[in-house]
Amino acid sequence: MGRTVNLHFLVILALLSLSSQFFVTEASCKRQFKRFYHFKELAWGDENSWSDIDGDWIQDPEEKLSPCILVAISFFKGRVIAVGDEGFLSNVLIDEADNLKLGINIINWLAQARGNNYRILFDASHNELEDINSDDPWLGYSKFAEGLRELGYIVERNTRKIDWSTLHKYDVLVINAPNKRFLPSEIVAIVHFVLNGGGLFLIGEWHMSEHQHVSKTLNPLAAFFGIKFNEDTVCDLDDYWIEGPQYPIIHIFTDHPILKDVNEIYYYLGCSIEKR
Ligand SMILES: [Ca+2]
Ligand SMILES: [Ca+2]
Repeated sequence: MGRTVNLHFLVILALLSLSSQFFVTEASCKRQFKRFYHFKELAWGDENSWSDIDGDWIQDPEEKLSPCILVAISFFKGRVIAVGDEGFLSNVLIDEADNLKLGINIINWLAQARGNNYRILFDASHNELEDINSDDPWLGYSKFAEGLRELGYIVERNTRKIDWSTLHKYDVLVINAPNKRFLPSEIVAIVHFVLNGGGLFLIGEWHMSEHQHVSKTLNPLAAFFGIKFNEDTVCDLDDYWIEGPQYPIIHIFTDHPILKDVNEIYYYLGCSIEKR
């Protein structure tokens, strides 16, 4: 298995960071912690967007404006990207706006953490909504997989219980809108994978989808990386790619390698994300 990072060390580090008197100064403590964990928001809905909780597609006073939809995390040797919508990479939307560009940039950035050996594993063992073997316009990631293979990536599909013996052969693990919960042993294997330089791409879904509820399926895993998928739908009053505020165009981005040459994303019924 090679040299691995001990999970306990992370816990001890977190505890020490909360008790900064053990360090010379609080600032130095924060710097130490930042070397091992860094959370960055990357994209938001614009000033006319909101996090719709009650599903009426109207901005109510308690519903947050301009919610975050995309985050990047550095976690010891590994990296995590979380986005709130699986549909923007589906066959029907991947060639629209800069959706494919963003998908490719995300995989490139995640794979680089481990030295870019180009081995990507899409999980299909938790009843994920999108499948790389499917040509279905709304439920297939076949075009995304094809785009990655054209760039030299080895793209495979996992149908077994997730464990280290599988994960150690890959550089990036992709999990999209699962509706089956992860076993504790699978969560441990995935955290271990990221601690040791793996890339993890977590993809959510809007909260009123009948397919799954990320609060129950993805959040118990995402929590280990300080990520929370919210139970909402990101809506926009007037900036949408087809009629309806639940299909917003995302065009507010910060500076990050995965956003190079990305100006516009068509979002298809997705949730927002925040730091846990
Ligand atoms: Ca509302
Ligand atoms: Ca969606």
